[in-house]
Amino acid sequence: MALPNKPTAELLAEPDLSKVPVQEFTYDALIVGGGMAACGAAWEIGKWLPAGSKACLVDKASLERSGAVAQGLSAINTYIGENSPSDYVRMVRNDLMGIVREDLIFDLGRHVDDSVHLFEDWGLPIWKKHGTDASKKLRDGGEPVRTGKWQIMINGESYKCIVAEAAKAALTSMGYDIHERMFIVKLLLDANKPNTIAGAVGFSVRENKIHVYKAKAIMVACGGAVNIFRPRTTDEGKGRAWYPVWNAGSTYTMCMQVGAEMTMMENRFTPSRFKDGYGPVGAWFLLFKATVTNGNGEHYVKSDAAKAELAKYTPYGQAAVTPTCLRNHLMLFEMKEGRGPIYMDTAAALNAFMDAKKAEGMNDKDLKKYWKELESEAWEDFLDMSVGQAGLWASMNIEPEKVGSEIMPTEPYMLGSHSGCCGIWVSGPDEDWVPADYKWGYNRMTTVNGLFTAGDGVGASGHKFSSGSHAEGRIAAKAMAKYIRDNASFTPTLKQTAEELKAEIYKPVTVYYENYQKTTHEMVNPNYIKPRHMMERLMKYTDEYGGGWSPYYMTNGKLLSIVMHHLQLLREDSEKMAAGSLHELMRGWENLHRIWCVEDHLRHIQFREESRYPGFYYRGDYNSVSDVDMDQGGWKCFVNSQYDPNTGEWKTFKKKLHNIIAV
Ligand code: SFD
Ligand code: AMP
Repeated sequence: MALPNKPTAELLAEPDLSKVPVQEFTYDALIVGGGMAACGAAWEIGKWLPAGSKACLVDKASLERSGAVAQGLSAINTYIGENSPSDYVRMVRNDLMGIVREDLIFDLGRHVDDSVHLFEDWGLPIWKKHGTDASKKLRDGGEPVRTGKWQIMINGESYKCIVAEAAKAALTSMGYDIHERMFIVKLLLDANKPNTIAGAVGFSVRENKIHVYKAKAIMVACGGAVNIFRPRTTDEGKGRAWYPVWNAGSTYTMCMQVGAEMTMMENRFTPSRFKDGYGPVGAWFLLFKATVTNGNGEHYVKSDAAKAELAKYTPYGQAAVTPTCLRNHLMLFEMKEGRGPIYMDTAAALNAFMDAKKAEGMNDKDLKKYWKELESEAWEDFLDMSVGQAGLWASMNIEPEKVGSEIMPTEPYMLGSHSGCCGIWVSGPDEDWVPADYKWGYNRMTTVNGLFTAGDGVGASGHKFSSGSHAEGRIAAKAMAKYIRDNASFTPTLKQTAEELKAEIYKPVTVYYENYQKTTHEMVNPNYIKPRHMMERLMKYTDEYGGGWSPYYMTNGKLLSIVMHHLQLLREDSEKMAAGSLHELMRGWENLHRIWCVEDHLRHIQFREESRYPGFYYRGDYNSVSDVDMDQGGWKCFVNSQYDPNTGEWKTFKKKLHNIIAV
């Protein structure tokens, strides 16, 4: 019998693993992941690879609805338009508390708009300014509805479908392959050439089969890491998270396991969201100009106490736009002072728009029409990208024009494309203005030869969002093609045989079937650990010791040493990981990816003796930000880490920061 996709009654017969086929593939370029960055790479790669090349995109899900944009989005958060790439660098640098790769951000800023123009060509509806020609495209001078300086509004429920369709068409038109529902478990180094990527291995989450890939170059863009900290949701609500639950840190783990240098892994994103539904706040703040109040109805951000808090984080606290982490910090400050909960004052915001129209003398009939437009915009913001929040509002009888809604910092996430910047240390563009230690030939290549990344994978360069991730995928694909051309004679050779790899990947299945009959309930067994239990252990440790939401994101050196010990034990126990179905097999490997990346996250927090992102996390024993250069012993520098796949040892170290764009 084959291994079932989901646990079933027929499952109680041992599957015959010798019947699980292993298929081997050889490509020039392999794209791992199918999200925004991977779709960008798919769109671009065929233009640059030599004729006759072979390429493949592998996604654990179905391209049409995979990754962070699966549910759709209501805004594109990076569109440079009338702004300059240098200003974009300034904004990102300030929001991420000074420590960023300015070369990567500038490079992204000068390319991102082209991706947005393509989205519009492919059919994505982009809101145009009232009173302007709505049919005029952005590339022809059409004027978008700006929410903030960088963001534009879209009708984006089908955003991912549109982008995926173009990516698929580009790949198939070149005769390249697309493998969906194939979970990549690990990358493989070359048997002969040191520090050089040679392949990857994964299993189908729908059928019993293993794929072993050989490739000259690989781009890994599997998104960020979700469910690494205990979520605020409980029980069946746990299926809901802010970032996509199916992104389990595979990008970071798989690249670090083959020795890629990581950067700023201490950074995390703790988003403030509408409570329980995780609805986005950006459009409310920027488009509707809403303000937040504490439980007493006070606009606390303008208070003297808030100003004093921000003064602790000079110069970032004094910027025209307060950095995202410091906005959280002020919110947490109010809550800890006993003045919670925090409300988004939706009623005041919507009524201010109505009052303004009344003051302009708008008649009752037009006012009614205007109100309908406002109301639908408010709901559409949720319906386009966070439909659960709309459901929550409806079920709670929330009328946003009458009552405010609670907002709350959520559990932490790891990502490099949104308002966070953890990730992999990559080469910048090979241009004369880029410092020598920021570039090693191929743009967006990691420190492993032939291994590229983009989107959430690239560290120290946040605020790319959906459009920037797509553009970065394109940048990486072009560089990857150059690498392939330059290394045309390289023949990737794997260290392990296909059968050895299969045995390793299906080991949790073997463990399960050897033991499940030894107890009366298959969930409780001294001989193995189920994925669900692994995840709960992980979340308990990271939350309580690693600065999750329950201790208000606070940790310290002692707590970190405890969680590191627990994670080591959990990693040891993962050898006994058990899977009774394909779904569980995926869950098991996802958990292992989570453990590795969150362990590196905590290792970085342990190393950096300051609290660089107050509001995202705090170290109680070093609760301040030091803007002193590393040459003077300070922390105005990157923290990087590297795992040695030969010795199994880690090193964590400071890395020099260069300011390229003037203040
Ligand atoms: O409201 C494997 N994002 C927003 N971007 C915007 O431009 N505007 C917004 O409005 C945004 N907001 C937002 C956003 C995301 C989410 C979830 C919400 C709200 C609720 C951010 C962007 O979506 C994000 O920056 C990009 O999508 C990042 O792109 P990328 O390519 O780095 O990641 P991905 O799209 O999630 O894709 C990951 C892919 O990897 C696959 N995968 N495949 C094989 N093997 C494995 N082991 C794999 N593990 C994962 C996935 O299936 C997927 O295809 S708002 O908050 O501001
Ligand atoms: P969010 O919905 O929080 O993900 O935000 C969407 C976009 O709006 C991102 O580009 C954020 O940086 C930006 N943003 C959100 N809230 C604010 C705010 N209060 N001030 C300035 N920018 C914001």
